[in-house]
Amino acid sequence: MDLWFTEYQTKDLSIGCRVIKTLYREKSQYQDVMIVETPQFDRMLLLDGVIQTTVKDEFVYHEMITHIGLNTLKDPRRVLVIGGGDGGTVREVLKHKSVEKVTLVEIDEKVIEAAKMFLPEISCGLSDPRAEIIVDDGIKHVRENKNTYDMIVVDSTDPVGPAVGLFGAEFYRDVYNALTDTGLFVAQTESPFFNRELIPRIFADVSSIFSKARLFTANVPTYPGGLWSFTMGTKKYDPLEVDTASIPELETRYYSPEIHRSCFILQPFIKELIK
Ligand code: AG3
Repeated sequence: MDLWFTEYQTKDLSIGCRVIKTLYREKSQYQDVMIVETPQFDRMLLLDGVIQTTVKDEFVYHEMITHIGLNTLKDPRRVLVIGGGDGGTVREVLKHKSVEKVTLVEIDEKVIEAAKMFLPEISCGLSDPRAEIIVDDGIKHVRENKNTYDMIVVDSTDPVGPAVGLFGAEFYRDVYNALTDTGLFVAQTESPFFNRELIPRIFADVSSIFSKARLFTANVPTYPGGLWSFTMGTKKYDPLEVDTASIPELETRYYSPEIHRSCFILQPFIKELIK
């Protein structure tokens, strides 16, 4: 008998994957945490039935949410990751030699537990001596830590439930204050096809708080529409002014110096969202 998992990506659209078996399932205080094995994408992490990351395509999202920002800065030392309990973003941050410490603030310890048990290739960075893991609310953490981080990554779930606050102007103001004076932040900001109200709202909020906002995209096959957006707010350095010839060599499969440029070239229907 075939077993299929269905995620409703919108009210009227679904993605289905054949499932070989369920490896982990726990109802945490916040959500239903699940890891399933699939033939198409290998193991995948689901939170409340929504695909967060898969062994096969995680590199796209984790490389792009990390390297664009870190390669825009000069010698970033301290990095904060909010959410991201699977560890993929931490693993990518650790590829940068200048980084002395990466702090992960994840609200749900079950996500960390599940990833450590069943997604070792994604969570491997969590046991690095430069990684600090805090189980807490990221909103509270940025409010309580001022002028501390060179880069903040908001590696959140969709804007529902506990993640709603991570998409608001008040939070972006606290992020601004938690950054050092040349700092920047990058957040995952959903689908340019399906979130056509959210993206302009975020872009306007970030532009009003930071000296510059930038939007870039990447192709993530398991996310709604396959094309995903990221928003950066920066106090000083512009990712478009980086001399791509001097980007240090990194072991990556999606990000590259060329992609550092091209990901900011927006299709007219996306450009329209932020004009
Ligand atoms: N964060 C989830 C991005 C949003 C996915 N949304 C969706 N599939 N509807 C990814 C966490 C990976 N560290």
